[in-house]
Amino acid sequence: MRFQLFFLVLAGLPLVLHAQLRGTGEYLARMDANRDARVSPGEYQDWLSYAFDAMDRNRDAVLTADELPGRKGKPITRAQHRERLAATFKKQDSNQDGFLSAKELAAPPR
Ligand SMILES: [Ca+2]
Ligand SMILES: [Ca+2]
Repeated sequence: MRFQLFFLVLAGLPLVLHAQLRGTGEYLARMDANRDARVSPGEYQDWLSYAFDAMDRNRDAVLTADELPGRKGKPITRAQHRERLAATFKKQDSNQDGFLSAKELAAPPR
């Protein structure tokens, strides 16, 4: 479980989620907090920060080595994590309209 969370935070976010959720509609619905049938950058970051928060046991907004699987690795801040998510979001937004549709969410990471 711990390893899965780590993978979710730092690596192939959509890949892991694909394995767990069936159907792009359901995938979108889980992230779509305001129910406008599209995912904004903020919704994307919030949803994918849950794993980070779950691992950040002392709530200092930094994942340090002792909080990472295997108790090693470079520290990562919550802000850095969100920046990475923002970059991933932009890559997934294939029509560049600033939102992810169900189809864009379901596309393999590029
Ligand atoms: Ca921490
Ligand atoms: Ca889009």
